[in-house]
This record gives sequence, C-alpha cells and structure tokens, in this order.
Amino acid sequence: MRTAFITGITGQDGSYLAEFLLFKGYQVHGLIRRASTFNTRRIDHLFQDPHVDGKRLTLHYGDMSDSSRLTTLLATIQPDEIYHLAAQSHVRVSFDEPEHTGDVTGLSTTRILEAIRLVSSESKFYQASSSEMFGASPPPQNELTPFYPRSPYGASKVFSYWMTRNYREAYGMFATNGILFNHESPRRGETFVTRKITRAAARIKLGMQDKLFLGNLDAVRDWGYAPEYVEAMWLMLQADEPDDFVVATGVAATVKDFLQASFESVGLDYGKYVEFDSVYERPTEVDALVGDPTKVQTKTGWRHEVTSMELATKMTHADLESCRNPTFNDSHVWRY
Ligand code: NAP
Ligand code: F7E
Repeated sequence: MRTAFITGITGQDGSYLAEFLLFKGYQVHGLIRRASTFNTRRIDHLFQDPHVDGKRLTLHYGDMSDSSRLTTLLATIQPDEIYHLAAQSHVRVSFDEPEHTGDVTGLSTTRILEAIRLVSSESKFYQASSSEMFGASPPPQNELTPFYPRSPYGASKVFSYWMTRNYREAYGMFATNGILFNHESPRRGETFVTRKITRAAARIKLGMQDKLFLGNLDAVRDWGYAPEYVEAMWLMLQADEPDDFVVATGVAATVKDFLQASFESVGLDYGKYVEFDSVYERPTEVDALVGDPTKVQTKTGWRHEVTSMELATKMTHADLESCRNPTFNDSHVWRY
C-alpha cells in the first residue's frame, strides 16, 4: 500500500486530493493546524475513528513554520509521495501580510525540502506552484514563459518553484512543480471571486442577501474544476522523471463572464445586484492568465472536462443546496 503525506489537507485541493488518494488505495497522512475551533470541515466526511482497524486517513497537528515537526513527521511516516499544498493562498491578502505570506508560501517549501533531504530522500515531492508566477507576462503562458509576479504571493511562489528545482538538480530528488491555473469548486474558499459570486447568487435568489460588492470585473482567468486538477497532481508524480508542468484548460473568461453565467443559472440579472468597491482591487493586478496545457496533456494524458461556464452553474447550484441544507457536501456529485 502506498503512503502519501499532504500539507494543506484541510484546504480545497487537499480535501479533494485526500479523497482521490484514498480512492486509489493509499494510506493518507495530513498535516493540520491546531486551532481553537474546528477547521476540518472539508474533510470531516473522510474522518475515520483512530480506534478502527484498517484506518487509512491519519491527521497530524503541525504548522509549516515548524521545521522540527516536519522532520520528525517525515522520519516516522516515510511517505512515498509528498504533496505540499499548504500556503497563505489569497493574493489580495498577501499585500496586507507580505511577511507572513513569504514565510508560509515561500520559506516553508525550503523547510519541507530540507526535511525530505535529511530523513526521507526517496519520497517524491509535489510543489503547488501557481500561474500567479507569470503575473504580467502575457498569455498564453507555458513552461517557458518568463515569471513576472505581481504580488507577495506570486513572488513567494516563484521562490518555492526555484527551491524545488534546486533540490531536484542539486540532490537528485524527485521534485516536481505543478504550475496550476485557477481551479474552483463548491469547496473553494468563500473570499475567492468565483465562490464569492456563486454564494451571493444563491443567497440573493433565496432572499438572504441584497447586494454583491466586487472589484475588477475585467480580469481574465482560466478557470478549471479542482477535482480534475488534483488528479493532474497525482499523474505528475507518476511520470518517469520529475519535471515542471502547466495545468490549465486553455480557455479564457473574464470575471464578468463568470458573474453573468452564475446569476443567469438561477434566473437573475447580475446588473441589478452588483456594485463596485475599490477595497477588492489589488495594488498591482494580474490582467490575464490563460495557460497552454500541451506538455501535461502529452506527457501524462491529463485532460480537463468541466468548462468555466459549466463550473459557474455547478458551483451556484451547490451553493443553493448548501444554503437550504448547511450539512450539504459535494462529495457525492463527482466521480471518484
Ligand atoms: P486553500 O484552500 O487556501 O488551502 C490552504 C491550506 O494551507 C489549508 O489547508 C490551510 O490550513 C493550510 N495552511 C495555511 N497556512 C498554514 C500553515 N502555516 N501551516 C500549515 N498549514 C497551513 O488553498 P487551495 O486552493 O486548496 O490551494 C492549494 C495550494 O495550491 C496552495 O499552495 C495554493 O497556493 C496553490 N494553488 C492554488 C490554486 C487555485 O486556483 N486553487 C492555483 C494554483 C496554486 P487551514 O485550513 O488551517 O487554514
Ligand atoms: O481573483 C478579481 C481579482 O482572488 C480573481 C488563488 O487560488 O488563483 C487564485 O488567485 C480575479 C482577480 O483569485 C473581486 O482582482 C474582482 O483579478 O479569485 P481570486 P486569484 O487572485 O486569481 C491563483 C492561480 C492562485 O494561485 C491563488 O492561490 O478576480 N476580483 N472582484 C476579485 N477577487 C476577489 N477575491 N474578490 C473580489 O471581490
């Protein structure tokens, strides 16, 4: 039985990846932060009582700021595969907390790479790199496009990208960068633009909210479906060699396109409800990110299925369900 270790298991991607790897028969270990309230909502449906025989999901308290904890955990678990997803992942917030973002999204990658080198050097390593690294470089972006990050988040991810390549080249580690473009789902954090929109559309439809305040509606993004993107993460670690891969749909849409599709899917005209608030603008915006996934398609066979407009409908309808039934979980509506 293969063993995986996931940092960021309580996040959007971590929860889908845990589901996917359990489905594949893995023993899954996840790092969770100790908090004064429960923060495991996205993985509660996967939780197994520690006293049950044959349990395949184990959660460990820890924080990416704590190198010694990472080292002792890896020394004990000796995972075949490590998926490093933990990060301060919000671009707008990274302007308010640049130092913290540099620590968690940047330096923590060095901490885990160093722990692997010292105590678990046979583990394959996946780094959650981001299209935000391309920033101001015009689309379509591929593995050869120069990085031009436009936020502390983007700059921290560039640091992590190069540390991953350096450990690959310096120590021969199986260390791969997945450069993922935006991917969304009903489990997306509520302050990212897609989820903010779909949640508002559902709440307005049900009379629970009157207005939606947004920033720049002209930004162009390449939105895919998160469950498909975690499968790409796994495929990248099954390749013969470690490498760097762009994962994207290759299809462009504006925030306004997504807004329109979401509101129309519940019979609403967004123009009646949406207002501008400059607080949601960034000091430096990334105008357009559209990826070229040719390499990952050729080398791993990965393909996307769900389009950004289908995603807008899917997420809005899931938000309608969860407004009506707060215990709603989307794990039954997709394919693993
Ligand atoms: P997310 O929902 O924001 O999840 C982030 C995870 O990191 C959460 O589990 C969070 O734990 C954990 N975390 C944050 N700080 C930590 C710390 N100091 N110690 C330990 N854990 C910590 O992000 P996501 O959308 O799933 O994205 C996963 C990864 O892919 C991130 O690295 C993100 O930057 C990257 N990425 C995402 C996208 C995208 O479109 N989603 C695209 C490209 C790259 P809590 O639950 O306790 O907060
Ligand atoms: O913004 C605009 C905003 O915060 C998308 C992260 O997962 O993907 C994500 O980063 C666009 C931007 O995602 C609001 O200005 C308008 O142009 O949903 P977002 P992001 O910044 O693209 C990358 C690939 C990652 O790696 C990140 O971790 O939407 N926008 N009005 C708004 N954005 C937000 N959040 N809120 C608004 O009200």
